[in-house]
Amino acid sequence: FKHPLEHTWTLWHWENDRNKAWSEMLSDVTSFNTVEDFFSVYYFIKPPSNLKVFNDYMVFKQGIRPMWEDDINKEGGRWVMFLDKEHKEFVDKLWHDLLLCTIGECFEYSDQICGVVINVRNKASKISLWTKDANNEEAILTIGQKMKQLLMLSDVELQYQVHKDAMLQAGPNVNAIYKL
Ligand code: M7G
Repeated sequence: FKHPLEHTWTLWHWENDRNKAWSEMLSDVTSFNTVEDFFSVYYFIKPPSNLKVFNDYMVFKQGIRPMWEDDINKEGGRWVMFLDKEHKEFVDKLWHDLLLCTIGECFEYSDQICGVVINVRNKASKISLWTKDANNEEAILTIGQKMKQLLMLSDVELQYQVHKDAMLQAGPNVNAIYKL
């Protein structure tokens, strides 16, 4: 008997390829809905520290594509942290902890949670938690404060960015509507 999760989650992988459009670089790897199946996926794939740059993992509730354009994401945004000077082991640990908190339903307003992303980049890798409604201030702040507390991020800033702003402002300097 396996231990069921509240939701079924899908792991996606993104890898940069100059000849393709962004969404064509995304692939749906596998889905899981038990603790045991989550760990067999988690231990099978490389940790973020072993990924090449310009690779991403995304873990989203089944049925939500990990992109701004998805119906469930289009009014939403993300809590994001920029991990430029952090040790690789610390980034792996944050990714692990955020995944467990998310699939383990540690957050209030869990219906607002869409998924989690790690973007492995040259300078700052990014870890983010995507939420559904960028106008739901109470849910966003409650989730962000819990994320800070659970991941022990007293020295790491969290920024909430609205996907619609990211769509308009290509580039790294998307305005943050909240910071914690
Ligand atoms: P990124 O990979 O989130 O961050 O976005 P990076 O700047 O650290 O690499 C890089 C670019 O990928 C964006 O400017 C978009 O061109 C494209 N991109 C990223 N996301 C998350 C999306 C998305 O959800 N939809 C579309 N259409 N393009 C995206």
